[in-house]
Amino acid sequence: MRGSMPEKMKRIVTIQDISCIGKCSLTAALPIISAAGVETAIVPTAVLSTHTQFQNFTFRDLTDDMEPIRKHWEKENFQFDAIYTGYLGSIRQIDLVKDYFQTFQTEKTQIVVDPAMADNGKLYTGFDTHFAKKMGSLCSQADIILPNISEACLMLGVPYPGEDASEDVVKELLLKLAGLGSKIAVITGVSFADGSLGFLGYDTQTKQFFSYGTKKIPYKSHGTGDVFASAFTGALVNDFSIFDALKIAADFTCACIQHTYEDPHRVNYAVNFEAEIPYLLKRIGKSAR
Ligand code: PXL
Repeated sequence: MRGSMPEKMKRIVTIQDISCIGKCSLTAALPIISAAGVETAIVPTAVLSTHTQFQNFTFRDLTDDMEPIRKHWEKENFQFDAIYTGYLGSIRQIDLVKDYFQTFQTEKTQIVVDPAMADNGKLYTGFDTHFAKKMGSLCSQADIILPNISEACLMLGVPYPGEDASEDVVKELLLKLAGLGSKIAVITGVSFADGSLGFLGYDTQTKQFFSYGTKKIPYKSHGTGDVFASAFTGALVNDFSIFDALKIAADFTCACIQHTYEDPHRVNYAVNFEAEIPYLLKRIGKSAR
C-alpha cells in the first residue's frame, strides 16, 4: 500500500504433485497464489512428465522427502496462514500430510483440502476406492473441503448421480460430507436449475447451505478444480470471507474456461489461467497501481 505501512506478507504451503506439462496442481497453484501476493511454499509429492490424462506419463514418487522437509521446517519454526492440499500420490502420503497439519496448525491456519482424484464418476489412473476412503479421513481434519461430485461420492462410498445431479441430491451429499468432520464442505461443478454452474456448500457451524453459479460454458477441461482451489486459497488469505473467496474463485475459473473456449490455439489438456490472472488480481484488489 503506497503511503502506508505494508502488511506482513502472508505465507501458505501447498502440498501436491508437479505435473511438468499439464497446468494443474503445483504449476497452477504456485503462479496463481504467488500472483495473489502470497508467499507460496510447496511440498512436491511426485514429479510426473504430464498429468495422468496423458498415456505413458513418468512418475517419480517423492513420499520419502515429505517427512524430512517437515522436520526441517519444524526446526526452523516456519508458520503458515493456510495449508492447501491437492493431488496426493499414495495412501502413505495422506498420513504424512496429516503430520503437516499436526505440526503447523495454529489458531490462524486455514486448512483447505481439495481431494483431487476423480472426475465424471471415475477415479484418475492409479487410484482405487481404498485411496478414496482414506482421502475422506484427510477431509475430516480440514476447515474447508472442495470435492467435485465424483470425489464426494467416492469418499462417501455412495453411487455417482452424474454431473447433472439436482440441488437436493447435492445437498444430501453435503450433509454426509459434513459428517466426515470438516467445518465447511463445498461441492464444485454443480449444475443449477437456472442453467448456471457453480458450487454448493454447507457450513456445519451455522447449519446453512450456500451456493453460487456462473455462466455455464460448453467446454470441459482438466485442471479447473486446481485453478478454483488455488484462487480460493489466494483470496482467502487476502482476508476475504469464505463465501466471497469462493465466489472470486468461481468467477476466475469461469473466465479461464471462457478464455480457453474462445482460443482457436488452445491446448486440450488445461485452461488458459495465465491470461486471466490480471482479472483475479483486480478482484482481490491487487492490480497494478
Ligand atoms: O488436476 C488434477 C490433477 C492433479 N495432478 C495430477 C493429475 C490431475 C488430473 O488428472 O493427473 C497428476
